[in-house]
Amino acid sequence: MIDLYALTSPNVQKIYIMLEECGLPYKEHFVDVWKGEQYKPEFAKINPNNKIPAIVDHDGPGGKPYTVIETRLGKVPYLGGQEYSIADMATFPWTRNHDAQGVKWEDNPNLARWFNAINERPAVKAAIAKITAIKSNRETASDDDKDRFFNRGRYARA
Ligand SMILES: N[C@@H](CCC(=O)N[C@@H](CS)C(=O)NCC(=O)O)C(=O)O
Repeated sequence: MIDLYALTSPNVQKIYIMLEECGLPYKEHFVDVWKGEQYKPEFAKINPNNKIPAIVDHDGPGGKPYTVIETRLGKVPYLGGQEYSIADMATFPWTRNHDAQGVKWEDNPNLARWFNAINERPAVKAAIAKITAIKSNRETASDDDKDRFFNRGRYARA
């Protein structure tokens, strides 16, 4: 069973539509972002980014959540199927810091194969080289800068 953390916005609607299209059973949990419920500690455990939509699939392989990509890439070379597509481009950047997410290549051989294939693409190499050359203050951001970025502290909107 999937737990869906939701309310009514377009970002949430796309997940409702996906779940209905797939015919998957799911249980709704309403997180009232207008009342700040996304900042409650119990929801932060589900999505540390404090945003909806979020889903938890308790029926992942072996009873463990989260191996969706590894399983998919065990069946097809790319996320969309046989061809490289926008789905791979959209997902690849989030897998570049897999270590920080506790995702080990030795436990995810299909993901590792896919990552290396995309990482070696000339266009991806060119894009990453350009991005790496951009001077960003991300690494030196102060706590106040981070509060502004995340709308926290004195920047939290009433
Ligand atoms: N990229 C995310 C964005 C999610 C998002 O921005 N969610 C909004 C509601 S539409 C939210 O939870 N906002 C609460 C907040 O930022 O505090 C997605 O598409 O799901």
